[in-house]
Amino acid sequence: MDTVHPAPPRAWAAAGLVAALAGLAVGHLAAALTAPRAAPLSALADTVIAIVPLEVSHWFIELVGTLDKPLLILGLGIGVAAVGAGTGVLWRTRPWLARAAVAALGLVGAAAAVALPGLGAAAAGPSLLAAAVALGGIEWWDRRFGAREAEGRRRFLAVAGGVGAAALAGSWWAGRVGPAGVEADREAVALPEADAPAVEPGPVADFEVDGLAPYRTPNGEFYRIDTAITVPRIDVDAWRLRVHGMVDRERTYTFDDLLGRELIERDITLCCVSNQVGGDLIGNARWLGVSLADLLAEAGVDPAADQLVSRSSDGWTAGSPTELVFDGRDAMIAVGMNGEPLPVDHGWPARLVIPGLYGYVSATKWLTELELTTFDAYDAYWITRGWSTPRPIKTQSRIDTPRSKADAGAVVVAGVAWAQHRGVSAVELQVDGGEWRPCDLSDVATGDTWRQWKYEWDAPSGDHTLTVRATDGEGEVQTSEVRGVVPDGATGLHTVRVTVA
Ligand SMILES: Nc1nc2c(c(=O)[nH]1)N[C@H]1C(S)=C(S)[C@@H](COP(=O)(O)O)O[C@H]1N2
Ligand SMILES: [Mo]
Repeated sequence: MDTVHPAPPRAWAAAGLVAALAGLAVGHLAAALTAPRAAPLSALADTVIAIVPLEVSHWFIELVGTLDKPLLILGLGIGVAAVGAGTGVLWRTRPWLARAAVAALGLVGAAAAVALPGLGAAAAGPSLLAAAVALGGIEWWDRRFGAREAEGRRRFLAVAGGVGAAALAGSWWAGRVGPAGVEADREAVALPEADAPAVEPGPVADFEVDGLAPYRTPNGEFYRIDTAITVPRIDVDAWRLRVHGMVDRERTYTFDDLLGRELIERDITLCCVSNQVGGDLIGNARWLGVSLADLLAEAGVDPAADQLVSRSSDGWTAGSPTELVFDGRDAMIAVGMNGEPLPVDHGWPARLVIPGLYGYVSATKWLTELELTTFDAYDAYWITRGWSTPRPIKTQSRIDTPRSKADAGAVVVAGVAWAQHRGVSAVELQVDGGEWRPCDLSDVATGDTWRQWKYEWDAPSGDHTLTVRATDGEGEVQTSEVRGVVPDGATGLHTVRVTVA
């Protein structure tokens, strides 16, 4: 076995790296055609998230914000590429050890995918295929090109690189229209008219000021927060919503069952408990769906079941107080968002929306199960990770414009304020620490949405500090006490410094 390979280690490293990337790309394609969440890097990233200590993930999210997932994937991709390069070099002298290393990596990816909630043994396929392609690639290189001159080696790189690129292009296509693609299904859905349409807020729901968040957030601009590395792509024909737990009768609904029920339409503002003061993890949409209280009533809820656990197809859970679902608010299973079927990123085909609760305890996307239980018996996903059991949303207000500069003279200062379900009754603006000045408020139909505010400011030149505060529908003034997002939402007043010239 003492073959001396003429190719330098550098060339072996390049061959190993390209073979590994081609393997990843083919694995990705296989997953895109079957179960996108089983793609090697996606499954590995999910596993890292599941096993990394909480302190580490908090630290990382604080450092990079919503870039956390792309960076994790990138890091893992670089890791696999590096292992590929190392394996190439190792193959030169210890081919069996190198083969074992590639096989081991494939098995790790396969195990990670099989262990994901909602995926079965077939989820091992993409990672095993990726390892097989990488192995085959280096083997081929070893036999045919390892001994050749640079010319032949380049051919290998071109072929392997081409396979990888073609597989990636194929994955993109499969994600849109292929067997695991759901866009076509989604676009084919004709949502029925609402039986109970949303009440229009009034003539001035939107001040339409430049830079001010519109009253209704377009779907494409709606913030997205979830733990999904690859969003679940649900086959709507196979989808079922199961209601079980502490109920008189278990019930199961199809998507058509939901569409055939009485549909309500409501404007409801959704926000994330991780939103910083002045942050943009908030949006307002017109949701179409079925009343959650009606649906649960059909199952007959045990009065002792104080917690409603909603579960997503990827295993994520939220726990909401059952009491709030039945207190008359418009809690719903939403199937439409701003006149369209739910976008895949926002929970297709159905999600929960409960006005007055942060998303992590109410807004389950890719909903598959509703389980009636108790808060004593079960802690949902974020509760086991240091966040509080459900508490009311904190009253907040935000200055959208101006954010840094303005021309001297008449300046419209404007923003949004929210205290979902209690509503916003007043907003005040403070300039340079002076008295609180009342702002104009837009029209709203209910307290479940945010409310725009504006103030016409005669701005003198110089540097100024603007601060905003809201009063909720119960007369409670927003607190100035500064607190972070953990465990139940940030408090403090939003302040911007503006240079007026
Ligand atoms: N399945 C699932 N649903 C989820 C989450 C999640 O991680 N997985 N995150 C929740 C959180 S924390 C928030 S703030 C909202 C955000 O909904 P959006 O992405 O549609 O804005 O979804 C909620 N629903
Ligand atoms: Mo959230």
